[in-house]
Amino acid sequence: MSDIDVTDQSAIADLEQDLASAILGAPDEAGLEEVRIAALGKKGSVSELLKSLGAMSPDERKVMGPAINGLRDRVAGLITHRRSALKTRALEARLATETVDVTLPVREAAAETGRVHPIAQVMEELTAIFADMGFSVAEGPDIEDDFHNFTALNFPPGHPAREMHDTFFLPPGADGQRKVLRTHTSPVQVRTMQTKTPPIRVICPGRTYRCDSDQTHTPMFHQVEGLVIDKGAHLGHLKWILEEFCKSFFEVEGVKMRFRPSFFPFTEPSMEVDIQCDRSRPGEIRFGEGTDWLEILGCGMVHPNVLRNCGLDPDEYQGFAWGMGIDRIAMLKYGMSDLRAFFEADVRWLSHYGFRPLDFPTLAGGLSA
Ligand code: 2NL
Repeated sequence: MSDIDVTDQSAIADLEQDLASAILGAPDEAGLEEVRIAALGKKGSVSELLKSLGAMSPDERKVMGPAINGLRDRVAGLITHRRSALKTRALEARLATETVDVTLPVREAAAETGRVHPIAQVMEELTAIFADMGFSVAEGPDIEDDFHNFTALNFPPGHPAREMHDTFFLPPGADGQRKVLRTHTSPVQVRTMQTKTPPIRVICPGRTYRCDSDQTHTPMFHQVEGLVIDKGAHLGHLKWILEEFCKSFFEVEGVKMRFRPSFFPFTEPSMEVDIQCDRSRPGEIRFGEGTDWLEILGCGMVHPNVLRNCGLDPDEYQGFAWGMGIDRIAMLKYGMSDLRAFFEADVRWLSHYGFRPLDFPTLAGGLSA
């Protein structure tokens, strides 16, 4: 053995001593990892020693090889041991500080906490009732042209009835035409008459827009309109449909209805409909009983000009239509007093007035069960 060997061997022992105390002194896993990299990493002290074997004579290597490899194995062993000790200690510390509060309520699934907006609920209810009578649902664009929103519906150009609607106009397009935000859902029915052959039975629920805003009006609101076109369709059918609808929707056995003469450009004759109610109890309104009346919709026989404008022959076909405000009937049925709250997206309001998403309205299951 040469002197160099002895020196090197004691240097190895010194290094092992230093590394052992660094490993045992590492406060946590991150600190231990630093020590590991400084010893066994690519440029670590032990790795450098291993690299130096290559430059040694075979005799030297015979002695130093096992010494350095032994060092590496013992250091790696110490690190593994220390790491598992630190892991155990960290877990014990967590267990000592963290507690499980078994009195906390169970966290509900999204389908349990989410709520269906009353307008969406009422749309589902309406659809279920009219679907049961053989109606399908038609939809159309919110941005309409003048023809579908006004002209086809027998509002002549410059007619004052156009002003009644407080229309939102879009800037003129390349053709100079100003599109509008539809002021009612009637353009959907116009499109249906243009594309379908009678008999037609559709309802058109959806968003509508008028430049109007106060306690009972919002610039965006919802309507549902219904349309029946058939050779023998008459007001008797309309009255039956509306009566069945009111009984189902307000969930009462019977309800008196009052048809008053009115005017709409698109129907002739035109009527407004009131339903029987009782308002003698403060803050409460009951349908199907009492001696008060409440207006809920407008209706009439489709005007022959409208049929013609939509490509139907008024001598062959006739029909009736009605329209009502969804927001309003939702408020009446579910007792909300402020329309504006509908569109404020306040989750506290929604969690109070909203509906559970999996409780689907059906006629058999009870609409609002
Ligand atoms: C109301 C009155 C109504 C209609 C809407 C209609 C549609 C076509 C042809 C004829 Cl395509 N009529 N719809 C008819 C009468 C009244 O709505 O007060 N709505 C809130």
